[in-house]
Order: sequence, then structure tokens, then C-alpha cells
Amino acid sequence: MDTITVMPLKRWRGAVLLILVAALWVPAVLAENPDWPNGPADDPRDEPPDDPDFWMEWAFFSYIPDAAIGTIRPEEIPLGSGIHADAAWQVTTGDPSVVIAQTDTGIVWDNLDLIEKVLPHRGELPLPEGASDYDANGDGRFNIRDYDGDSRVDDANGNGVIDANDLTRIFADGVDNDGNGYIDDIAGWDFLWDDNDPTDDTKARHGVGVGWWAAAQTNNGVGSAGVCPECMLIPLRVGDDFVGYVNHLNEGLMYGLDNGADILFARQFDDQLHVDDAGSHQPRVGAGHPLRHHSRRRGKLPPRLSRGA
Ligand SMILES: [Ca+2]
Ligand SMILES: [Ca+2]
Ligand SMILES: [Ca+2]
Ligand SMILES: [Ca+2]
Repeated sequence: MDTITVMPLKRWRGAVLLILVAALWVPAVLAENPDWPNGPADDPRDEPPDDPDFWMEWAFFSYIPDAAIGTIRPEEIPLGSGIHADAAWQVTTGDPSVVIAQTDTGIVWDNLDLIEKVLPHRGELPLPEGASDYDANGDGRFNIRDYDGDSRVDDANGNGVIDANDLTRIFADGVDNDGNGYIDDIAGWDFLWDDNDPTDDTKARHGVGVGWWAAAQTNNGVGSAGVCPECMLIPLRVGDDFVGYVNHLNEGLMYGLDNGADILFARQFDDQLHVDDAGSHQPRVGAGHPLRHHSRRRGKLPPRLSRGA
């Protein structure tokens, strides 16, 4: 099986060129936009989302930014510069019932475009204080905002914001409450270290990037946009760099399948990854760099995150 994705250098050159060209185009006004998105018959450029970095997301555009028109062959101009996500939003911005398993290098919890996009795991959590439903605020989705005002919840990880990782630290009780084989899998899982904290602690940031592109909170005046603005994410850490261990990826994909994900964000490891069989104790990558091997001790590990730990 293949494992890691590395874009060939010549493709990067093209991408960098387009980014530079797109960077020349800056819309006159990027204000809060309650009218985003406009209708399918309208020009999406008339009502862009208000995210300040959206103007750099040439990969989403159904058009060529004006500043780049002269650099593109005329016959290619109708193709646009990207995947036409802006046109898709004019039909739908997605649905929070659609869950993406983000199998990558983990997550940074205080990313303002992702805080509300992480799907907490109901089976390991108490109802929000005083609520009869996990969607305590009735906005149609279950996320960290449903614990707003809950006297039990605070900034347990000390990163300055209330995020799903705080729920893990506060409500971890050392019990696999839902019996899915993972103890206190409250906000994703780290298959690299086999624990319940998928924090990107090596700051690889690849997982943050792909999670952002997939489902960043959009039109919120922060950062940029996601392809599916309303979809939710389960952060599943399966590596800490561009070199990974395929069994972790497989475990992450299986976790997603078994725990309600509709979309498996499968990181690929073409050309770099070494595929290891499940019984090997000495997995190796490429020219022979040994990887740490972690035996599965699912259900036997104490929770890495607990109150005061
Ligand atoms: Ca809610
Ligand atoms: Ca926090
Ligand atoms: Ca569990
Ligand atoms: Ca945003």
C-alpha cells in the first residue's frame, strides 16, 4: 500500500507562480458579509466570504483573478484557477452532519478556523450542563460552543481559548464509556502515540492545513475558507512528518469508519513511504531510517490527558 504525499518540485513551481500571481489581486473591500454566498446565477466575486486570507485561495476560485488574466492562455481562462468551490457554495455550504476523518499530523487546538469544527465524541462525554441534548445551543451541530457557560469547562490546556482538547482534559475518566476500544477518545485520537491527544506537538502543521482546506470555518472574519464550510472534523494523528507509518494510517481510517465519519481524508504517501506488515517489530522507511514502533495497547493505556495531568 502507498503512504505519503509529496508534490513533485515542478508542480510546486507552478503552484507558487499562481500564488504569486493571485497575490497581486486584492479585492477592494473585505468586510463582514451576511450575503455570502449569493445565488447560483450570480457572480461569486460579488459576494465573497469575509475571511481576510480568502483572496489567496486561488485553488477555490471558479475564475481567474483579474491581475492574472494577462498571464493565462485565453483558452484556459474559462476554466478558472481552482476547483470552483465558490460556485459550489452558491448551491450549498455543506451540512454539519457530514463528518470528515482528518487522518494526518494532528491539530493545533487554538486555530480560530478549526475550534468550532472539531466534533466531540458524544459517547465519552456528559451532556452540556443543564441541557437535554448535546446540541445545547440548538444550532444544529455539536461542538465546543455547546459547552459555553458550563461551569465544569475551562481552559484546561492553558492555550487561551476553550477548545475540544479542554473537554478531553476535563472529562477523561479512564473508562472506555462507549466501548469502542478507545479510552476517552473525546476529541480524536493520536495513533502515533496511541493516546487521546492528537495535538500536532511537532508543529508539522500539515494536518492543520488539510483540515483547514477541508472544513475551515468560513465567512467568520478570520483566516480563510474551507471547501466544505459546514462539515465537521475528527482529528486523527497518524504521523508527525512527511514520512509515516502506514499501519497508523490504516488504524486512523478504520477509526473513522467505525466512529461515524462520512469522508476519510486519506493522506497518501507515494514514493516515500515504506509499507510495513502488521507483525513487524522493525518498520523501516526509505533508505532504512527506523521508525518508532508502537504496539497496540488499545484499551490498556491510561489516558494521557486527564485533569491536572
Ligand atoms: Ca450546537
Ligand atoms: Ca484551551
Ligand atoms: Ca471510547
Ligand atoms: Ca475563516
